[in-house]
Amino acid sequence: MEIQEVPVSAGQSKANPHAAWFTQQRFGMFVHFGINSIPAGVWKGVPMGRNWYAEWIQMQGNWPKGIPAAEYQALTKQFNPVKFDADAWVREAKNAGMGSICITSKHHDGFALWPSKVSAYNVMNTPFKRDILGELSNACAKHGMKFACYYSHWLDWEHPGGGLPHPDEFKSEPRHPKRTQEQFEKYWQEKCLPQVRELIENYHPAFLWFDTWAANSSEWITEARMDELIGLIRRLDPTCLINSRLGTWGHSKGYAAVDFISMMDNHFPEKGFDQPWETSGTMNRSWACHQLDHEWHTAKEILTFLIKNASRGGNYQLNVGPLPTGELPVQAIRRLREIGAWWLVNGEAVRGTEASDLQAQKWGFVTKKKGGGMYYLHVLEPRAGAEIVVRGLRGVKQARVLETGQALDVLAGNEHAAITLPAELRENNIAVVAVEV
Ligand code: H79
Repeated sequence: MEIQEVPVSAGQSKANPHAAWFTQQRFGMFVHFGINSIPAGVWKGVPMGRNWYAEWIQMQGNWPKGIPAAEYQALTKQFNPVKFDADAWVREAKNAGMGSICITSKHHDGFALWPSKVSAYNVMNTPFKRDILGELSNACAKHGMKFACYYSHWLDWEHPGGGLPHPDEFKSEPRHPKRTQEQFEKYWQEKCLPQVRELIENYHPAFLWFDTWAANSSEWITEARMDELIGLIRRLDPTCLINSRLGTWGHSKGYAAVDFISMMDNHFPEKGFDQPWETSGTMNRSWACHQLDHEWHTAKEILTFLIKNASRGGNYQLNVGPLPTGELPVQAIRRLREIGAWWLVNGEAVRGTEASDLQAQKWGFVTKKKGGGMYYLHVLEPRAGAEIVVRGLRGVKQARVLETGQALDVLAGNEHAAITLPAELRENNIAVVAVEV
């Protein structure tokens, strides 16, 4: 299931000019929410099998058989997240330093979070009857936050032609029949394309986050279908960005067919790319709310992922899985606020940076202000009075602790600079030193 890294061929434009905001912002929020948030990883008292991806419960609940479609789809009768407050989500994201929110408009189960005219399997046919995408996109506009949509274009477990997981992998009973190309084409024409059109026309998402991962997806997401989908999006809104999990390993142009590269889930690469790129990752192990998943990353671990990607010129899209009530879980809120506290004094060392030639060091990561002139040293385990050797750093004019402005002693070598942290430094998080060159 490894993503093949597709080279950008010479002569093809590497960056869509409309992606400037995307590389600038560096940090965004991903939201996995839907009727799968209700069972939250447990079906009839039994935890789902195979892995922790709670949004997969239709296939992984009642493991290994899966849940009969009609029984799963009856969850719509219970969908009533009355504490959903779009403004509250946006405020938490903004406070954490994020510049965008991307929500699962339709995940693999096929259920749409907006009043879709294309399919009745949507939020208006639940007790809730509110346009979640409409409320969230309005709240984003109000707070200057970009709004974006995840859309599962390959897998769809509601439409009779939509993509299904590989039958050997998900031992459902009865076994999933293999789709024919005719069936999939019907799904493509009558659900996928018209729903993407609705999303763009109704909510003007700043980007669309499509989702395939090698496996057998290119049998269904062919180059012709990708071009049809890309063409539709470009015609409707040329500013709408498209991610590589559209299926670019099956496209002759590779990554150049789209606007930004998405890594595999929770993959933070050792090297950057010469096209905008991002990692989407989870706070615990599941994307959608999972009532038994208590393995949460600390805020400091999350910040380390963010800084690592920023040092290589990449973005980070951090996921939250709201509760069935519509509220963010307190574990997620706490981490977002801890990240926000760090961001308050150190945000400039992430937002508006570009790939740094210095990147990884023994003690942490280096980010670089866009256009140069300033490096930011992110010291992961700062100790008062410690000497930090920065390989490759030359021409230092001055160095100071970003939070306090304390000036630091710099000893210049030929191929490095040694900077001494202040004796008064008390820091239990990542310390940032700003170095002017
Ligand atoms: O929406 C989320 C997932 O439901 C969907 N994409 C993200 C954004 C997705 N479902 N399956 N996959 C992606 C394929 C990923 C499989 C793997 Fe793993 C991730 C293989 C290794 C890491 C999950 C965790 C399976 C084994 C461990």
